[in-house]
Amino acid sequence: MSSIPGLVEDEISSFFESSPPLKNMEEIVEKLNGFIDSSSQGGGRRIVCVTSGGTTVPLEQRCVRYIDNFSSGNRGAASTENFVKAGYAVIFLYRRGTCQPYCRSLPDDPFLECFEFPDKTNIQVHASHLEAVKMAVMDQQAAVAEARLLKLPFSTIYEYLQMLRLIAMALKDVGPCSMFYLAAAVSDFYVPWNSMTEHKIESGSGPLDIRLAQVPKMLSILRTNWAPKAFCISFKLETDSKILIEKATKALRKYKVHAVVANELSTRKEEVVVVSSNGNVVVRCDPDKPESIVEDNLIRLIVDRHSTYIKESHT
Ligand code: PAZ
Repeated sequence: MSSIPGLVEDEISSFFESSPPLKNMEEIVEKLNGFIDSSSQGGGRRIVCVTSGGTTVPLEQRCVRYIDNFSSGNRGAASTENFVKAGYAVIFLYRRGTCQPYCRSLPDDPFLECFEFPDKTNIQVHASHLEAVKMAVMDQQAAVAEARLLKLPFSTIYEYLQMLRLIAMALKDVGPCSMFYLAAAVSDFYVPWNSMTEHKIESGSGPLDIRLAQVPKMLSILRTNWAPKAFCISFKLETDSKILIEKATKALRKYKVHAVVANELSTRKEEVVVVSSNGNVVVRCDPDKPESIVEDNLIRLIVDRHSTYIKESHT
């Protein structure tokens, strides 16, 4: 595989060199290595890193204001459940506060809405939420206990990219059995840490001018250097359906990922298009199954493609 241009490599290095270091890097590395070791015991289990939610771009070092990227985290959470069901160990790299696996059937504020107090010393689940709470708790606990789910939270673009790099490095030896499923909505522009004001930006002196730098495209270095043997699925979100497939096709070629999942904002829950060198496949939920979600069929297709990739890598 060809290496990435020197200029891009320089931009990437300077992004990381100037990023505020992760506060809990050692703890993350320890958790990652422990999880990968337990998942690999017995040999050959597939591991996928699912990214989910949007990254923030702080405007101040002691951050009060930030720019956000839209993503509820629903896609990542639902995909994680399906990957676990398919036998994968999942590293769920998610934005704090966004949707979590196994919580889709719970109300918005489960803690306050699901419970009741029959008397002062007892707490119980409302009958209407009993099944949903039972399934959520049991499925999540089983996934964690069987080393099928590791959850790692991020907020800023700095945290996200440093954590993605750590995960890629940790998964290097898993080779073709590893996968990156990059559903997070990652900022394209940011304020470099060195040129960011330390304290809260003052208001009252007219309009605010901010110059945003472009976030270096990390997909190329993920593919070429960090995890060249991993199966890699990226996502493309557009609001204009006319340019969606063209943009996804360009990304497929430029970053040499194995497939790009293209989706349009308003229809993303009903339909996605998997763009790859095998052609474009439209994926929808099953119309005759009311509970069906698009991720059920999407993950089935991706797992199938991953199986083919693993087989071809061994020949
Ligand atoms: O998180 P969500 O379920 O609300 O939306 C999912 C999504 C649209 C963020 C995801 O499918 C996606 O396209 N992520 C990549 C976005 C991008 O092009 O940066």
